[in-house]
Amino acid sequence: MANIATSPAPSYTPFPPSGVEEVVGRKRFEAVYTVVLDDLLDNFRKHNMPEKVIEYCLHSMNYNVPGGKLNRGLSVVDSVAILKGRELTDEEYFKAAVLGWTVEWMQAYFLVADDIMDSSITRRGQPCWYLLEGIGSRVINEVLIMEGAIFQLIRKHFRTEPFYVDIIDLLHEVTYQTEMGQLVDLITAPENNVDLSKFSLARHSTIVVYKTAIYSFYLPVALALLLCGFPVEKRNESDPDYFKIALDILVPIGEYFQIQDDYLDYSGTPEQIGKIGTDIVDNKCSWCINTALARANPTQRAILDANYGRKDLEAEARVREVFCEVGVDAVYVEYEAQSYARINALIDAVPEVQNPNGDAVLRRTVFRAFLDKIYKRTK
Ligand code: DMA
Ligand code: MG
Ligand code: MG
Ligand code: MG
Repeated sequence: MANIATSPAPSYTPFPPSGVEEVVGRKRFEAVYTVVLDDLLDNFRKHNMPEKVIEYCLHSMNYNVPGGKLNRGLSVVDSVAILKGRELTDEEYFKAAVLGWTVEWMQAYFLVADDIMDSSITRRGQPCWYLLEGIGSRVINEVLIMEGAIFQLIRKHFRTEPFYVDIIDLLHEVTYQTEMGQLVDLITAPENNVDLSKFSLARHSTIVVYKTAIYSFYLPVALALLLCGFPVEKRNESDPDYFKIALDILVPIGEYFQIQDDYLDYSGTPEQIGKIGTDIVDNKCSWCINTALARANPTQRAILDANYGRKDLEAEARVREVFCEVGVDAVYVEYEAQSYARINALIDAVPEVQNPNGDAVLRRTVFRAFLDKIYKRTK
């Protein structure tokens, strides 16, 4: 039988509402970045790499890894604290933060590659890395190096842990699933063959679950579970499947997050979202176009057919006008309110289960924290 948690609610609140504590939390997490960056550079030194190469590596990592919202990385730390139900020791914090940074490294290299494939211009308020002078096709190796860095860090800090192989396996699985998602995203949006009849909300769901939800939401919690001694394999038939419980609730949260991303791509200003939206000109199967297609009259549909996915500012403006006319904004407001209520109800139904050692509980707060962090986000 599943262990139903009976321990009292934790007094520790890993998600302070706003203000000073949040800044302190971020600073503490960022301090671990300098440590893991040093680990990586030391590794280059150990192999007697030329100083210029090391400097370049430092520059590339600093440009691409630490400048985001850090939600994914911080979620690992916050989740570990919630699972344990108490404040973390320095050593526990450090280990959780290293795992958090591996998710940020993954995010960094996926974004560097994504920006090339999406012909994006800016990212996190600065020019996309691939557009900088002198980078060119060298970016391919840099993406691979950033991926490799993840496994160097895991090796350095977790090699002797019993769950070392589980971490590696998880990272490989999630990476592959994300790459599948990117593949479906790109194949659904061919550059020179716009065919809106191929789009559907079902296709959209496949894309967003695979390209975003799994690595952004499931991965941080799955890493936290491993760190807290939740076993991947069942020891008894009646044991709960901890990882499946987490996946089943984090996927809908991740879907909601990517729909926000799609909506912000159309509605957000570059100052606000740190990037210039490219979904319309890129012919992306986004939530906005699917929503518009479901509501367009024949005239509006003809405008969408003629203008979506064209590398032309006027065509893009005509598409935006139709989005506006069919009420994409109002539908989004309604979608957001409904999703929040629906996901909250799903969270209420998640069973709270204890790990076999009895020193950590998969609490609903883990999921609630994610949802509250992204609800009504504007960047
Ligand atoms: C990005 O999806 C997915 C990955 C795996 C990086 P996207 O192209 O919608 O992201 P963005 O809007 O940030 O470019
Ligand atoms: Mg993109
Ligand atoms: Mg993309
Ligand atoms: Mg996007």
